[in-house]
Amino acid sequence: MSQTQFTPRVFSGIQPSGGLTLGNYLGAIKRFVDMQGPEFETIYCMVDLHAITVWQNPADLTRNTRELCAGFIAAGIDPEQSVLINQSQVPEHAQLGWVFNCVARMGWMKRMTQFKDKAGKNAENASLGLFGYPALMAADILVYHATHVPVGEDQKQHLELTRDIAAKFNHDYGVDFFPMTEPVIEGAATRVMSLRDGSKKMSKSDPSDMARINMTDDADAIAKKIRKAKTDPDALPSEAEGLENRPEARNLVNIYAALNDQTVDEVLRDVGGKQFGEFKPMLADLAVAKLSPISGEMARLMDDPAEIDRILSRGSQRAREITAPILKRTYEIVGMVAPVEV
Ligand code: AQP
Repeated sequence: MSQTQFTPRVFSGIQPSGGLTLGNYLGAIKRFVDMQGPEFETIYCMVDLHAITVWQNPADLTRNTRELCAGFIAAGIDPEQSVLINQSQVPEHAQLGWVFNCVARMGWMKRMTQFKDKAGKNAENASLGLFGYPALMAADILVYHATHVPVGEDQKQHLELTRDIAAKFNHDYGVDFFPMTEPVIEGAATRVMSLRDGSKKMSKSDPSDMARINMTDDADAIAKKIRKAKTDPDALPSEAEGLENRPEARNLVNIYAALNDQTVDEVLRDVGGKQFGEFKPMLADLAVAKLSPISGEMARLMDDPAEIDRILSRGSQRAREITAPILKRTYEIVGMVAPVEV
């Protein structure tokens, strides 16, 4: 079979399941901005259908979706250049998601560590949607024939599943229709950790607000959270190897490097030998300098929610020009009878 050439296309999404965190920014949004340019078509999504796999207060979901859109734009995503959408406005995501529910195997889904983490001990009471989440995520990506997906480290397993689903679909139906999407997991902060526990991911839904930096935190809150961040008593090393077995120290250095567009070694060349008492205020100043312009712009954009809604509606129209033909062809391949003029 001849190899199909796919248009270089980037897709990625974030759940409007709470306020944006520094983890979402460094692991995802900042990378989304980097990938905007002539090399790729870029599509970025507020994945509201994923958000409801755990309970969302409806008013909060609406607000969080708009605020996430404001965050994307404030961080540098240009809604003219990139397609910005909320998932529920592009029905082909959910339609292809169903087809992929029928392609993915139970055994594959049961291995997904994010389900185990999120469902916790009470898995019997988790929603069916939470279990099926990775098949819908595969559809989000493949309904655009996306070739590249920038994500944080925690999404690696879901992207491997996306490739497994694409390969099984192509094999079962004897086609070369869905691409083998490449995960793009790069930079110094692919896994930003909790400020309170260096073994846990920084997360929107962490019950402790002190564990994360929210994109809407003001300068005082950022400085306080960094000052109180858990560390160890030793000075910073001069080389990256010195961060081994020091998860909290590594996390703060990674955050500094990612915010300042440096490598960890470059940062340590400058700060090696310093105590945290000296390094933490440097990190706080840097974080405030980088994040305050974004949070200020987010607040300005949130003053005009109608404009955000217009951006999302325009985005969904553009998105459907890509997704409708791909879904139509998928249905043909599967053998669904198509509508005719009547
Ligand atoms: N701590 C993190 N470090 C690096 N990247 C991260 N991402 C999330 N947390 C970190 C990346 O952000 C993108 C969107 O994630 P999501 O909102 O869809 O889901 P999530 O990974 O479940 O994020 P949260 O913050 O942990 O949300 P909740 O608390 O609602 O579950 C992804 O690319 C992810 O890798």
